Amino acid sequence: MKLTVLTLFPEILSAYCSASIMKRAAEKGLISCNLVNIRDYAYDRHHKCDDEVFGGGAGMLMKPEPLDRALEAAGSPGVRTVYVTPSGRLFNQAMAEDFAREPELVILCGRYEGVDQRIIDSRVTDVVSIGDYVLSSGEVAAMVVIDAVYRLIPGVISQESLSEESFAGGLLEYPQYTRPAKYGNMHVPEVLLSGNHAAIARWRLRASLIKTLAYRPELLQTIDLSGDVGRLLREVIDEGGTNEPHTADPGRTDKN
Ligand code: 6GU
Repeated sequence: MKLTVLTLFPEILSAYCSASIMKRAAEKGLISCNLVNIRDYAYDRHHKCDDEVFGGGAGMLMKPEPLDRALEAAGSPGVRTVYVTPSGRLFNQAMAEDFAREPELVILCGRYEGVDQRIIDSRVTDVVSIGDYVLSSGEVAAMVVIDAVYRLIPGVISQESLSEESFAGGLLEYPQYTRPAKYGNMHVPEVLLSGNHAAIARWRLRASLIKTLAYRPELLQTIDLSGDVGRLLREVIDEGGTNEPHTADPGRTDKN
């Protein structure tokens, strides 16, 4: 994937784009991360990128001309172009999967009060918010979107890690344990040490349901509950569910 990020502060993103998994993905040729400074496309003497809002109101808006030129140079129109802003559509895993299928992606980071609407209307394909809170910088939100997307590109991380994680089957991930099997007075759930793969799978599904029911019950409305999953869910609900899944964990301590 050819990723282009338009920002007034490329330095916020440059360390992220040249470290760790992103670095390896770039070395493998799976992704290129091009940081574009919008200010380079402001042709007046002071490289002015912002201006006051028509109609009045606090704060400044990003001017259309530099953005228009920067987006044009990045391949717009014709390239999937994501604008990150708190007033966008809520970003989720399905959108990340959709973006990950693109050969090229442009991400526009807003600053100040945002960007002139005509840029959104003419050049942006997706207006995306990462959650119901306000960040001071679109760059942080852009990093969240980039991270969620590029790890889904085939070859960046193992297929197995992707299929097991939260949201993969519409549920939150089950609790996990490593050695030692007994830590203080806390024991790893017995079934996980049993080597019985069917029993382990069933325990994990059940634990995922308990956790999803407690933390994100709305997710349960989007999954198929006709088969085994539904039956197990009804069992969990009949047992009273819990809003503190760790206290309902089928693990045990020396006290129980
Ligand atoms: Cl995409 N940008 C900013 N600045 N704040 C946000 C956001 C984006 N999503 C949620 N809050």
